[in-house]
Amino acid sequence: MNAAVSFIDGKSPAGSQLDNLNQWVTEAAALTQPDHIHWCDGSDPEYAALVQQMQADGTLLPLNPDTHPDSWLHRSSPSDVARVEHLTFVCTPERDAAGPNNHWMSPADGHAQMDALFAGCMRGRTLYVVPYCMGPIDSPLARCGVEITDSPYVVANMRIMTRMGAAALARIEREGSFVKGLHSIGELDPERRFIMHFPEELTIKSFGSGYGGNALLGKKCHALRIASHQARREGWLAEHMLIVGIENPQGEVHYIAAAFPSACGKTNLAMLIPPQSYREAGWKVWTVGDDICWMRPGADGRLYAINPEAGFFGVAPGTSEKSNPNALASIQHGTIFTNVAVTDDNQPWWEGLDKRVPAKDWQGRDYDPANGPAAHPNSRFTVSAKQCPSYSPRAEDPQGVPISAIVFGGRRASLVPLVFEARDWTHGVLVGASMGSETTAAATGAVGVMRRDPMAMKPFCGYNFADYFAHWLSFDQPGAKLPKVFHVNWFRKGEDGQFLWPGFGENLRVLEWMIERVQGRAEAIEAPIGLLPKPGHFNLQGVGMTAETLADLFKVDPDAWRDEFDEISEYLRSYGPAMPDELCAEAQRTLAALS
Ligand code: GTP
Ligand code: SPV
Ligand code: MN
Repeated sequence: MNAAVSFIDGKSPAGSQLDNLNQWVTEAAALTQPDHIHWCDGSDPEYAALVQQMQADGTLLPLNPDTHPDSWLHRSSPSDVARVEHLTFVCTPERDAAGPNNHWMSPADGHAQMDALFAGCMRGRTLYVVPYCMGPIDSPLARCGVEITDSPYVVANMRIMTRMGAAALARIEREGSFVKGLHSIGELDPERRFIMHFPEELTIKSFGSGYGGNALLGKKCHALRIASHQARREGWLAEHMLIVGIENPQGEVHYIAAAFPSACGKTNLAMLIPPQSYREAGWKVWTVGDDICWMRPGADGRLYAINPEAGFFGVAPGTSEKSNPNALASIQHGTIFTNVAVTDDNQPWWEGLDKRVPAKDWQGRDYDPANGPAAHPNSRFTVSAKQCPSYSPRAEDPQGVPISAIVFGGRRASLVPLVFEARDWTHGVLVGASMGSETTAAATGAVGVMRRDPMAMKPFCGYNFADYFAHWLSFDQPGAKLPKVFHVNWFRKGEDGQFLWPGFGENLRVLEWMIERVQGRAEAIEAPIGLLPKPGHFNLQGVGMTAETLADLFKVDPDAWRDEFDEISEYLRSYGPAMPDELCAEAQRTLAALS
């Protein structure tokens, strides 16, 4: 059967606005040679049929239907459990456009390499056409894409993570433009695995992995790497940020966008439950998004943000009734779990959940502590955002929410205090640009190694960081009402190796200080690296922290910071003349203040 000449199952949609899409699907089918083509409509029966098929072939294992209805476990290939940054490329005509922050290949070489992998790869398989919309379907800030994939697991995840199906296709038909993503799991061979981006062509090609960020192309590939390009061109920002609304006892809601690197606390902060005293006083927290934020200046000069996603692809380990009750409540039904362990009564389990002992580990082996953690450290849940008890009613607002504060943060065992505020926008951009963080299990490679991860975008910025920082600086325009910028570190440790700050719900205290700074109510003291909370202006009531621990938590060591800023200056200079002078000058200002 020749899939190139006819749509075998499911008819191709009519309408001349879709010629472009139909032609691309025809070409992809000619290249990959699937047995069947299925156009996804995103309906419930379609999802049910996909799940049933995956259950029949073992791709999905049913979990305990009494405790976790409509929930499944997927065990991935053990060599396919995280993003692969060393195999991720940005293919621009000029190497400089991708910058030293990306792996680069010319578009011609990139296409040739990928097309050789795709040739005939879908024989015996079904090609799924997955139209999706990133952002509320009627939002002017939203953008559409179409993913072609041979993985029903990817289709099911895309349905949870995006607005997928008929409505997205209708918008594509109206607009005529969309991001093209071609994906195949291939043989899941790490030696034949690449994720390539062609920003000028709004195209993604991903081969050989079924894992989240490598395979759900709407997420990091489209909503960050490709979108960051579009954003630069069109005057907006595509960021690796959560969006959370904080409602104070007066009923005012301030929205905060926060960039932390992968597995550094975005989902947790986005779903925070206030400490009891705050709850009693009337504080509430509203989740808008947990991973990606698109924002642009509104008519009033403020930045307005949408969450382009419709679901959460969250880290399972560490999620518990104590750390993140909202996440736990969200994943009691209708959830796909990937690479978690199971208990003897077939409930999903991971380290940090509770004291039970699992029966099977993430690879399906009888649990043996000698084999390492029962759940993979990067095991995940996929769930609709609508299932989150704190899901904000404003999350579906097509105009987005106004942002009061932008927060940068990393995982730093030493040096960096709990919170500080940037002096102004330019300093704020420097604070973001000079972020460092210890690596985590969200990407393959060593864990716990400190690296520069500007704005948590090191793996995700689809163009040269020097140009990206210039783009950030460009928002400081007359009439702009930009958010205040802060830096946080939940992960500073004491000499005993323990975290100094309790974190999680208690982080609301830090957000409260930020909001009061925005309102001009709380005071700060000037330090060379920025503004620190003035004692008495930061609520520590009920935390039970000794004065000594508190001093360690907020300590700014000028000698150590001088070393840090020498390194930061060198890092910025390594980008060459394209690095904005303004940013280097700002780093010099801090360095001078430290001397
Ligand atoms: P990605 O989905 O990979 O982008 O990760 P994320 O930034 O959403 O990270 P997430 O919220 O899932 O947290 C990752 C890990 O950090 C989990 O093991 C959490 O338990 C831990 N964590 C989150 N917040 C805190 C905190 O305030 N303090 C401490 N000590 N750990 C935290
Ligand atoms: C991350 O690694 O930052 C994630 C998970 O949010 S993934 O979708 O794989 O990128
Ligand atoms: Mn992420």
